[in-house]
Amino acid sequence: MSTENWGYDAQNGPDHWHKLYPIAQGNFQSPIDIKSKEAKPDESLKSLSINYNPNAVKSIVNIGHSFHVLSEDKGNLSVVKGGPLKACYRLNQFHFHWGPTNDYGSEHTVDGKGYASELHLVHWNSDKYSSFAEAAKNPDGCVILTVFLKVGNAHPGLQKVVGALNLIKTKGQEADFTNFDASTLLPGSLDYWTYHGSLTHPPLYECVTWIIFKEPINASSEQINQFRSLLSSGDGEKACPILTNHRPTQPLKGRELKASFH
Ligand code: 3UG
Ligand code: ZN
Repeated sequence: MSTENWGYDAQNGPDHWHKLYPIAQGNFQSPIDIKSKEAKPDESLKSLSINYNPNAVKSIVNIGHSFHVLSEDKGNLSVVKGGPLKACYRLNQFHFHWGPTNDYGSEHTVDGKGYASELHLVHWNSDKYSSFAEAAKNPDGCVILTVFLKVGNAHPGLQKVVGALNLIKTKGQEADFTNFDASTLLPGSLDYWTYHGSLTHPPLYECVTWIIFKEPINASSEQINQFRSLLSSGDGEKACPILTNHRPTQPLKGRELKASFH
């Protein structure tokens, strides 16, 4: 395995990452199993303020092990603040994690149970740092808003994303994707759990305030199936679908998990 070809296969997957990224065995790794009875309700946790501007969304890109929907890197068009946060965090991109079937593809689990898929809305501390790359090297650098997807009715907001996947079948492809309201992907209730952790794949930096919404959103099995139609192979190479891209849960190691609700 080289730094460029970590992945989710038997020969380069999560069990191998520590050899090149020793932080994989650190004290603040993600994802975790959320043991709901061990979460401490915190009365002092304020409600979240999430402001997303559809004009901030720019493009959609196949990065080989997943796809990212990219948001404008300049200005504070799309931000999250409040809740446990001491700064304003700017949206950088959002993406999903999935598995070989819709039975289990989420990264975090709740009381040992996974969901079909998991959405990560990735933000960086634009009050304190000047780029996402710089922010990610600091413990207060990033905030990831997390939404679970369960199989149910088709989701109209998600359909706009899924409908663009045919434009980015192969690794490295990028297409315009604009005028999308990312807040359509949030659940009705903003009740959340929060803890300090890491990026869930290399470089695995321990830079993330995780904010995990308790309430999942629905997505149809057809919509989630479309994630697996993306290819990790490049144009003209033998087609290799992205079947899985979720890391198993990591030890909590004494960290506290707080709930915004009781
Ligand atoms: C992420 C996540 C990232 C990463 C990662 F941007 F959003 S996740 O949301 N799944 O925790 C990155 F590793 F795991 N990075 C940030 C990709 C390479 C550049 C630095
Ligand atoms: Zn992620």
